[in-house]
Amino acid sequence: MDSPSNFRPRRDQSNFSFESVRDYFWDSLKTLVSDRIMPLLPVPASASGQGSSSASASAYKDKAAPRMNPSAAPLMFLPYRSKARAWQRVLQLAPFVLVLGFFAFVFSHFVYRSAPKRETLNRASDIYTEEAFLSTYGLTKQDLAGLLPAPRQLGQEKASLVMLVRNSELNDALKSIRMMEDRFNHHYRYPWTFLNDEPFTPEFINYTTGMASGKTQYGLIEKDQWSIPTHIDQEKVQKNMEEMVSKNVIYAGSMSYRHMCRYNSGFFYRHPLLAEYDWYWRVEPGVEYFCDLQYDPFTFLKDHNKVYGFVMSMYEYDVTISSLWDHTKDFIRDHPEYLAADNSLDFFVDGHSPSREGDTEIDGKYNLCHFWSNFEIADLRFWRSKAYTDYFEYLDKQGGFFYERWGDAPIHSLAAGLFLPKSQIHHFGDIGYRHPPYSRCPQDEESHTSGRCYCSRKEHFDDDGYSCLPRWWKVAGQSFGSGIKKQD
Ligand SMILES: Nc1nc2c(ncn2[C@@H]2O[C@H](COP(=O)(O)OP(=O)(O)O)[C@@H](O)[C@H]2O)c(=O)[nH]1
Ligand SMILES: [Mg+2]
Repeated sequence: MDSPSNFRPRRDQSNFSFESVRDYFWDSLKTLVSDRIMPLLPVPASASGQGSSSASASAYKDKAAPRMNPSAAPLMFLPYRSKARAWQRVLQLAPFVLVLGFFAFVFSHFVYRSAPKRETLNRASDIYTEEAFLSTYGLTKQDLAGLLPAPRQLGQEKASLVMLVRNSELNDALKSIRMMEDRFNHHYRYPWTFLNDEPFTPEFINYTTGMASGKTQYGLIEKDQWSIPTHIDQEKVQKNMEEMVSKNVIYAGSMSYRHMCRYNSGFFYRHPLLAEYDWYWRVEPGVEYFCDLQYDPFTFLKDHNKVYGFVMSMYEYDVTISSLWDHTKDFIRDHPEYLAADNSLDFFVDGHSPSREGDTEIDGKYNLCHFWSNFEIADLRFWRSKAYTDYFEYLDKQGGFFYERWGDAPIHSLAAGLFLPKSQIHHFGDIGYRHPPYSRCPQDEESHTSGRCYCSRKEHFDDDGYSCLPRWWKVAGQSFGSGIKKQD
């Protein structure tokens, strides 16, 4: 019988149990440690050459550091008896280390590549920091507007998007801004200039600033630019208004509409907030831009020596401008120097020719055609020129903004059409646009598809009976994106 001291567990197939397996592994582990691992450990000097297992055991209990063979000193961290043995083991392990290292590298590479980019993380943390800051201190973005750096403009021109708007039109304004940003301005971050005859509310400022990609600025209109001048006979104004109302003329009874038309005709471009700009794009609340604009129209106009850009053209209500043409003729008689050769007189007067060098008068009957000014991309310097300043002052003295209901659209159109050669006026046929109740859509395949337009090419005001664009095409030629109706 085995004595307890030399007892060894045996693998007994017939008597297989948990205890037997456990004892088997425990015994194997002890054998491995004593036979295989212990001999690899450095041999303490006290034990070298004297080699008794009890001496060796007591040396391990000794707290003093083991003294090594001096030749093995550089490898003392390795549990090998000699340098050669250690190097042998290093060479054996090297391939495994290399293979493992390779996989670790590949793994970390893919993990790194799928990680968010540093700028994204920075931006996310900026947004978080800004929002957390604002909510902690109960501030709005506008409170910080003066403190935070203004968004960096990416477009190359001295240009601003301009909106004359009331606080009550906030939702329609946001709709226009959102669309303008999506379709164009997020690439360029041109600034937005908002103008109002009343102070903008914090709510208006906060929402519009939040929607704009560029910097925003808010201007209050001077009182004398939005009130009836002293030379105007108010009784006559009242009488004429009532007469126009009785004829159901649109906006006939609205004094604020008259102020708006006068302001857009003669003052917006003089607002101090616009002083630093050369170009503007007029945007109205509640309009739609149907297509991506894949170039900068300010740069386009500048590079092609253009001054005024439009999309739609139509007839004006006769009764609202009944004396405008006669006053314009008188003005030209006084200032023939402003009449441009090769102008657009043939667009305004059917059968007429453009003015020629040396002409001193204009004649004929005005056909009421004008560029629809709720969309304008133009050069502010033209409105600031001596020619236009004199024209506006002359018209303002006649009082037609109040006695009649002169709109800024025919006034801008007549000035651009008479003081500029036709080649400096551009029709943006590749821009899809809606200002209720009319819309137009680029007709050519390229503008429509590459611009990702959502308008139907059948809804096309351009050749509507009320549109003046066919006349423009006749005298100026068709622009890219214009054309007759096509089926979708
Ligand atoms: N601040 C301000 N803006 C106005 C006023 N009336 C009109 N507007 C703006 O002037 C532009 C033209 O007015 P709108 O009502 O659209 O005229 P419509 O396009 O001729 O029908 C729009 O941008 C309006 O927001 C007003 O009384 N105050
Ligand atoms: Mg409008």
